[in-house]
Amino acid sequence: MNIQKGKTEFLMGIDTIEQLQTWLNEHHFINGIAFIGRSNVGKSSLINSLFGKGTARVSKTPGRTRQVNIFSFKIEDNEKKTVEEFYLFDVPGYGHADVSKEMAANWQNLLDMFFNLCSEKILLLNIQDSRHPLQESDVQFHEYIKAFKLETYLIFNKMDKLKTQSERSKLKNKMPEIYKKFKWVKQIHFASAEKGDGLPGLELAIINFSKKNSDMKGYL
Ligand SMILES: Nc1nc2c(ncn2[C@@H]2O[C@H](COP(=O)(O)OP(=O)(O)OP(=O)(O)O)[C@@H](O)[C@H]2O)c(=O)[nH]1
Ligand SMILES: [Mg+2]
Repeated sequence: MNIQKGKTEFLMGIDTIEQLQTWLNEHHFINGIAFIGRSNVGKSSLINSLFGKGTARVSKTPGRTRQVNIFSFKIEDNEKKTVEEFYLFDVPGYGHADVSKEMAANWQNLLDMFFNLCSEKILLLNIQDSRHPLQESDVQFHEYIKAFKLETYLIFNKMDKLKTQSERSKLKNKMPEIYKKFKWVKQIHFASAEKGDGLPGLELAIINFSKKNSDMKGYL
């Protein structure tokens, strides 16, 4: 099975609490995947690499994704028949240093609304920067998110930027602490949206999760 590349449809970008509340109330039991992480870690780039170029907007300046962007995508079988439809969420990043207090508060409110009302069948892909493991805001985010009990995978992106052995060992040496801090996370992936490393494994993980939650369980 595959994610249908380039067939992802942009449904809407939501930037008000009221709009988000309405949308989530109308979509209680949906299957979906949410990409979330600090600003500039490459959420939109990963979405584009996995779902087809031009799906999400990639930023030059951090904090560009200011809305909860909602897409739909399909998973197809080997005969290219659609087997399942999914929602995809590109959620605004957390831990911004250089935005106004008002904007940061608005983002937090959107996040609160998102996690309080979203379907339980959403897979959370928390993207982190492989050059900066265990950032305070990432650890805090996990403290926050734990209570919602969504299935969560951790993705270390920008692996291609770890060019030297010493840069790679920095991450490797932190792994025991990472496993401990993010104990409840079900899978950890290492990827590069730019070079494609780790993406087949991530696509497979998405497909396996979707099978588990499929309404057609047992038939696939
Ligand atoms: N070298 C390298 N650069 C990357 C990778 N992924 C993303 N980038 C770059 O990092 C910058 C930010 O990427 P985005 O995908 O816009 O990041 P984002 O997390 O969506 O950012 P916000 O929407 O602002 O929260 C862009 O310049 C990307 O080209 C990667 O795997 N390797
Ligand atoms: Mg983005």
